[in-house]
Amino acid sequence: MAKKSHFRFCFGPWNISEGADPYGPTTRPAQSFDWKLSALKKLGFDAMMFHDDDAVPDIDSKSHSQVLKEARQLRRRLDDAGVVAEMVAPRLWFSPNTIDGAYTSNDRKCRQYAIDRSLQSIDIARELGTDILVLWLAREGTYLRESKSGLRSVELLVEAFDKMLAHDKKIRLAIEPKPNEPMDHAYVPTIGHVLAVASQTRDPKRTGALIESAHCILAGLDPADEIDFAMSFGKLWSVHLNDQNGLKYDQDKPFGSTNLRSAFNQVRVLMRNGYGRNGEFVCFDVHPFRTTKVEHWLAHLDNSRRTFLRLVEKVQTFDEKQAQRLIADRDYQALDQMVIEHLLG
Ligand code: XUL
Ligand code: MN
Repeated sequence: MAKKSHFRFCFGPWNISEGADPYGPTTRPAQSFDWKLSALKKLGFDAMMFHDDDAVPDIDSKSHSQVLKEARQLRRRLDDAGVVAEMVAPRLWFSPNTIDGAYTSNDRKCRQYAIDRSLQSIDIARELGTDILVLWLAREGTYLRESKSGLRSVELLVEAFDKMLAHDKKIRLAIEPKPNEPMDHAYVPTIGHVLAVASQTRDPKRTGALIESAHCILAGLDPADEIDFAMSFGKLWSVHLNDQNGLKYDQDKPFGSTNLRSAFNQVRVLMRNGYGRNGEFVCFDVHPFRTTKVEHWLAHLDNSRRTFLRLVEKVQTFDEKQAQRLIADRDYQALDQMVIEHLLG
């Protein structure tokens, strides 16, 4: 019998998506925010993550005071539902101002837009009661390398992070690295890059990381190793667990869908390092397959959580003593088979 797990779970409104891809339109009608919030509760999740314009729709057409008023209204709806806001993330990849990047745009006015929008996101986070600002650096990179200077781009990123850290003494920046898509090459592709940039900011203690499984796989790296690396610096403040079938477009498959053993190892390192003990949430950045019918619309979220909890049991029942004996004997062939049979069993 599995011991009760301490983990708390989270997803974002965009994870109940409508099925559009670059080659075709939506396959499911859009659902209201209230429907998504009640779905989250029904599935037994505890928190929701927000882009700034998930929290306040049409954000660019509204005044700062109107944005904050709507954020406060959202906070009341979340409080009534007993749901926590896990993070806020400025969506810096949709606007005409972020076509050539946000903080690293070649246009000074566009860089200022990105910073203003990020500072406003911090104000929204404060209203929603979270101290985490997630920064997925979507367009901070290039389609062709000759168009920007990598060194200057790092300076611009550090300057932007410094302004955010100065804006609010409590906010923590959780940078979500990804090596490509939409860009050919991104400037902060891995956790190592995140921590290196964090060390240059005015407050490295408040600059850390969010790891997404699929993004690690796209970088050719093992998500469990990336988790271990970030946690060895005390820098893992959120995770986006999902799965990815090799070096393709970003797939955001259900957790464990492609590689169950990798998912087991991710859960194992999270447990071994005490993830969640300081209030961190397990977030799933997963999408339904385009083929999904409306009546099965939430299954990818429910299934990701089920798989995670089954793997918690698998970690708890893994024979660590036997594993240690095999390691001492350098019998990695037997260790390999032991893991396989444990997962099959
Ligand atoms: C993009 C991605 C985003 C971030 C939040 O690949 O993962 O959804 O998680 O902005
Ligand atoms: Mn993500």
